[in-house]
Amino acid sequence: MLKVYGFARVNKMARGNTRDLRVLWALEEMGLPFEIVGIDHPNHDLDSPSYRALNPFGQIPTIDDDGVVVTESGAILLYLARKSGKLLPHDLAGEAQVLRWSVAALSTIEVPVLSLWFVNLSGGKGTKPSEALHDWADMRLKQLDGWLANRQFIATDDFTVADILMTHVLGGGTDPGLLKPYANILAYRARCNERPAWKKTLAAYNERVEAA
Ligand SMILES: N[C@@H](CCC(=O)N[C@@H](CS)C(=O)NCC(=O)O)C(=O)O
Repeated sequence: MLKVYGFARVNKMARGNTRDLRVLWALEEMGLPFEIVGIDHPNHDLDSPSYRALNPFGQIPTIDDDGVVVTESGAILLYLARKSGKLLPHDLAGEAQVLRWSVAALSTIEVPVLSLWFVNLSGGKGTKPSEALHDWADMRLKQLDGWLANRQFIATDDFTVADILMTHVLGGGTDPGLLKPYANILAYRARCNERPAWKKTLAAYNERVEAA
């Protein structure tokens, strides 16, 4: 049985934003059976030698698919898409678009947005580095908004794993103020978050995960 290592306890700020949700959402969309291995972060489960053997960075998510261990949310989603034959076109050209936009979500968009969040959280709000990061993130979001002007989904005409990654990157981890000017992004995110598989995944997570 495919094992998903996911958080068992999550603090208020991170609830709904942890990256195990990317994997759980994809599995729900694909209809693949799995079991969750609960990880207690405050109890240092991520630092145990047995977990580090699976993921040297000591992070969530990790999957173990009957001995095939995959870490990094993007790599996991692409693996699951190949395994299930879902949320990924079967032709090379279509697949390339999904790879392209998965990488864009995790590098071009997530890097500036997450860096800004981290700097502000660490007391950097109002500083020059924070302003520079804000401008960098805003530039990329404006460009993304333009790309989404006449599109339902990010990579192809259909919903793919790239949409899960992009939607989650644009979720609670992104300062809502940054997204406010971008109607196409907000509409796109709402469209993806309306999917029954996401609603079911989030409801099950909220039911299962305890407060930290
Ligand atoms: N690049 C990784 C990032 C994973 C990551 O940042 N995971 C967070 C939870 S959402 C984590 O495990 N944080 C605990 C830590 O880094 O110690 C991915 O996309 O899977």
